[in-house]
Amino acid sequence: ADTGYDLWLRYQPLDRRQADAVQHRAAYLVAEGNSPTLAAATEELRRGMSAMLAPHSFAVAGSAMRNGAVVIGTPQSSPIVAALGLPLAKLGAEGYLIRSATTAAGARITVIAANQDVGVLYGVFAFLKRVQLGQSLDNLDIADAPRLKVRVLNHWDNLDRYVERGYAGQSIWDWQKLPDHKDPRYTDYARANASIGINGTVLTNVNANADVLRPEWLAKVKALAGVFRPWGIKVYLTARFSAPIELGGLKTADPLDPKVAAWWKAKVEEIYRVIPDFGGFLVKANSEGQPGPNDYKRTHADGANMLADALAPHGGVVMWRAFVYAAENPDDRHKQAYTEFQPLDGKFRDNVLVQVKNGAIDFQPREPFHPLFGAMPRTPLMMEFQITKEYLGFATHLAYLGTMWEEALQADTFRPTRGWTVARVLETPVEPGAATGMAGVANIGSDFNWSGSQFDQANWYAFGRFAWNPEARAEPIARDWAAMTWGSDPAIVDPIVAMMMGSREAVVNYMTPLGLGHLMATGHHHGPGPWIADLARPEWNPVYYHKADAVGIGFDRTATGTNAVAQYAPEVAAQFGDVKRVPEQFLLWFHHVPWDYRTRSGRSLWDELVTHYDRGVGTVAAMQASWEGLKGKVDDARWSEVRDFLAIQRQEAGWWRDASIAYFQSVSKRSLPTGHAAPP
Ligand code: GCW
Repeated sequence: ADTGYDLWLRYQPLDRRQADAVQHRAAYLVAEGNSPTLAAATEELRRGMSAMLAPHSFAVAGSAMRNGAVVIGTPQSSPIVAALGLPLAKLGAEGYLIRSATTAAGARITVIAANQDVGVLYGVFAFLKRVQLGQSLDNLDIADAPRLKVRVLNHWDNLDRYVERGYAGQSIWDWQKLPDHKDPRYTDYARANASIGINGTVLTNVNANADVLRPEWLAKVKALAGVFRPWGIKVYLTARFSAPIELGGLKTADPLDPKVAAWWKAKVEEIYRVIPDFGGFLVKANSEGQPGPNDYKRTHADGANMLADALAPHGGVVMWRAFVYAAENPDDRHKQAYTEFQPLDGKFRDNVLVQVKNGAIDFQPREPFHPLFGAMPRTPLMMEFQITKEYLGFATHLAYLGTMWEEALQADTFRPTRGWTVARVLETPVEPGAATGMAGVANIGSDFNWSGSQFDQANWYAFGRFAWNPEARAEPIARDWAAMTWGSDPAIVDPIVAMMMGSREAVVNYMTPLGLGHLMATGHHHGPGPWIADLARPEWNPVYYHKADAVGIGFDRTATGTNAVAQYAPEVAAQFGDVKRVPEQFLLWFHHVPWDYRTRSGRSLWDELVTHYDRGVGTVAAMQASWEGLKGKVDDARWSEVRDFLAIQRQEAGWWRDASIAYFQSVSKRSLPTGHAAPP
């Protein structure tokens, strides 16, 4: 049965008419040069094209130029490419060009060219995608290059293979069998990532212990790096700040202590001896109990710079997370990262990227953009999105996150002026050549289907597309994914894309409508818990976030409350801070509003809240109906899995709605509006 293992690289046979048309343009491959990356590109093209063109063949065939030759390479690897004099300069190290051309002798060929081998690989995947999508291969003139430099997955994988917030089985890193056995799955992982332009992976959890930095583990990391290297993927590791104590036997991890700096320098040199192209470190410090520079009264910049200095001679970077909030800090959690990091702008070394979650709290179904974006113009900020659905129903709830990421990326920071969207902030190096980047907390595990569900593959896919181009749009990405994953027939693609595009809003509606957030049950974050009020740390309790009382509901973050709005640019603060102007989707994020407050629909806030809960459940029911319509149009195995998961989602959406309404009703003492569907 079809398990979904092949992801969006299914390379299904084209129908005969299409296969003939493609074969006319692309009949055989000319690949000069012999680097591991070019070999990977060659093999991928051969594999994909021969599967799709069957019964036609698609072979690697010498260097003779006849009609239908597909020539791949760089000017260095291929005399044919060099002779074409292509305009490659603007493509940088990773961009590519795909062009139809005619040779002097009149042969009609297609060229996939780049400055570097990895660009050729990306071009090959782009070409294969065109074929998968049934797009024409005539008169091609395509140039593309990534807009961000560091495009990484963050695996929250512990060394015992437990994946924190993972819903797709164990970690795919089978450490016990490494380095001697390299599971073929590692290659497929690399292929999938390369196909969407991901060029790095942090193998270990930000909460993991320091063991991965020990020599015997580095040997295993080296084996993985060797598998990934041809596919343009570097490995990175998390660096536990207290490693000098735990591994080095030092008494302190104080970043300003010369012995500590020397320990890290030696450790980094050791790593580069084992993995010469090691990418660098990702660090979670002084957050949720992790050690960090604050333990020694040093700043985040002190900590990050010490590691950066060790990495700089080798070309490595530090990705230093801004996700900080502390038990002893009574201030609105929304404000803590900005308060701590913004004053450090300009104080970080050039090879430090500060990694900021899309919102100020924690990967909620909807949050306004993080106020740090745009607020640290002299510091490279990279985006951290969460691909795994910790707060969005785990793997069984269908929620396409492309719309959420587009919303975050297109938000206007107004810093320095109107039009500076989060995407633009990310894409604009703080000085020429400075680092830029995006990280996605992976949703990958050992499940057959990689991501715990068929539709969660779309989130991995979309992450890569947004990391390549933060200006991308969710809808065309969904369309590409659906066509490659389920079938290019519009009768399949259209309903699937419609489901995907409404799916995240459904989750928002049945979990946290109108700007509510963080209402999930304790610990696992699955299911409702808006009544929870007894956890040790106030900011872990849902009641801290919704603040429902007899008068109304919502968190006053305006000047009369915590004034978190003041961390945004004045234009944004004015909008978010004004109950009349704030987008209603953020109403209760920024305002405490009376239950009888008149919302834009004309309904009272209470009635509007209930309406949103109902709408969320209704959308799931509609997704179920759409999916029924696809029965027989896609393979039964995957279809049945999705049907079952939608049924789970429907049930749990109802649970969220009913539990939330019941609890809030106990506070609001309002009756249910007419038309509300009573719980079954
Ligand atoms: O979302 C929260 C999670 C933690 C996670 C933390 C973080 C890795 O509940 O599991 O720890 O954020 O991002 O550091």
